[in-house]
Amino acid sequence: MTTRLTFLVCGSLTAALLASAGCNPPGATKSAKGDSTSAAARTFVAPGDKDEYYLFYSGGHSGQVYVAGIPSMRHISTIPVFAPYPATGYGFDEESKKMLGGFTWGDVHHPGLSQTDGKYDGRWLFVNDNANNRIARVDLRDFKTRQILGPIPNSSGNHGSSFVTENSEYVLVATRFSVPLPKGRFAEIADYKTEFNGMVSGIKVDPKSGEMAVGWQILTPPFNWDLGSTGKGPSSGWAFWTSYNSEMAHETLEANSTQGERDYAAIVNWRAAEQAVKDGKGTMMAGVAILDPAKVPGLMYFLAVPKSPHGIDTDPSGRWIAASGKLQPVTSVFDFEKIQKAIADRNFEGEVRGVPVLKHDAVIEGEVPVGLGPLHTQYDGKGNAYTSMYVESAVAKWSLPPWTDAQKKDLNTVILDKIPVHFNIGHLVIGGSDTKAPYGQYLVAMNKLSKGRHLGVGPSQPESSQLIDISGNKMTMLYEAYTEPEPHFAQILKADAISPIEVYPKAENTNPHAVWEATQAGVTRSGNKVDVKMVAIRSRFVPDTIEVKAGDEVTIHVTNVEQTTDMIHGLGIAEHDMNIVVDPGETKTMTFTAGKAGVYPFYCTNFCSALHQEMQGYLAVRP
Ligand code: RUQ
Ligand code: CUA
Repeated sequence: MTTRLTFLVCGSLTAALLASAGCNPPGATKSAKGDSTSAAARTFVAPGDKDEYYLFYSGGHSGQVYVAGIPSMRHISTIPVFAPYPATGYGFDEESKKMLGGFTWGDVHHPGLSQTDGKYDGRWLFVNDNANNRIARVDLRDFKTRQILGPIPNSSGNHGSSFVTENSEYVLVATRFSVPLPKGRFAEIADYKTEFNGMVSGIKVDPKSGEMAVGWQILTPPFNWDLGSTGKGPSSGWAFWTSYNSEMAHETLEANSTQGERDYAAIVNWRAAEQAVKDGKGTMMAGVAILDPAKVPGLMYFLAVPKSPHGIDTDPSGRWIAASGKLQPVTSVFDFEKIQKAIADRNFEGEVRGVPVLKHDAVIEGEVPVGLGPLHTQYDGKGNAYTSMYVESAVAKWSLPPWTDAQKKDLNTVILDKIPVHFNIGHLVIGGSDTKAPYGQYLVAMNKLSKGRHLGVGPSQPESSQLIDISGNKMTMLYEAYTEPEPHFAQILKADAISPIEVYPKAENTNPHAVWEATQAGVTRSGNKVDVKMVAIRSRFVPDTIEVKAGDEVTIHVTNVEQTTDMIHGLGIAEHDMNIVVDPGETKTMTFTAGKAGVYPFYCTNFCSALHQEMQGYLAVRP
């Protein structure tokens, strides 16, 4: 009923997708005051108490990852990843500057937590940069970005990641955009179909250190790979991506890439890829072993999925794979057991560039009529799936197969509940949905629009994230929080799964430039290079006057000798565009060229004590 009504209100589905900002579902209420007392009680975390879960959510084109608590939805931390962030001095000290590699922005989409045996192990969070083809690792010991890999060779538009395999062997990534390869080669855009390629890459993760390196790559036709997920259980060793633009159009994609009734999903045997490279079946391109799926049978299969699919999500058992065609109101459920059988029986309906296309009818379990504009599906581990619907602004809860014959006859009957969200949901997240053991208590709906639900802030509006209780039969809306653009996807982690450190232990500081006593601090010069070893302690810098000459290359190593949690010192230098922030027990280095002659104040940028204001000094630059 809701589906039909919305359909009528919105005109056509495509029109609705395009103009969906103006199309809210009937029954979308402005507030939920009726239930507000019990909802408030369920999200209330008393001052001094702690949340039960972490929510790590993408900061989109801010290049950052935000951390909030669930159920309070309070923002706790911002982890800068792909962009400089003066608040923590990220991108100003030498180490993080080097990691950023000269880029000043990135586009974070899909955080992925590390796993051991198909469960979150609380070690790392991987995030992708869609814009500059990078992938980063955040260490959950200290919530700091520790590695940025990329730009990934032979790969453009790192959107289809970060999908972590069951034992964090790999973070799997696929390209949204196709380009002539290797990167840097010119080809006419008109020759898109023949000269451009996409790529699926296996980013190998060192099991001890988490250090990432490109393991192998699989060359693909120039489809636009979209979302993906990794297998487990029966689908262990496999990974799945949807695509749009199987038409291989290169202009006016909005129309030209939506011609076909179906687009291809890729089904990739990543263990076979690993083996094929070991067996020497790869060809080197830009330093990476590239596999051609036409020449390595068993590596990759295609599967036609209706109507420009977006999300593709493997359920906790690893058997069911839900893919949503955003231009049609159903989610297709595929059975991995049938996929295996179709592969064994060579039950194909053709091939594309040497890649077999699995017979759709042989592997589909059913099409669940969830509603309009379905995007992503998450699982609660109790046999239920939850699909976000962008056009309908709602989340549908439905039951996974196996279905009874009666249910199969009318899959409307597997839809258990629907809840409106505000508005135009993209991703949704349930803690552990991509693992064998989802938490199944909360769902966060990450909505693209929030119009009219908050105080006016001018034309640029925040996004909204809504917390929904999924512990009962019916979903209950609990809370609404506002976020910076743009929380694409998120991960939820049980708070007790990690215990982040509070200071960097002095004993672990191996930085050769660290100084722990005021007597060791000082300034040395060699030629026009000036080297400063500085101690920061409440509430002074030693030394607090530094004399240099205009044009000198100045390097300052600051050690924050505190061993007390939260005792952070910053070092900002006036008119030098420099600010680093040093955590307790940490040593950081800044390098800059001394500016014009003059005397420039520097000061501690983090309020650290009653005498924080006094924590200042001078950089004297002689002519
Ligand atoms: S996408 S709203 Cu970048 Cu994850 Cu689906
Ligand atoms: Cu140190 Cu303020």
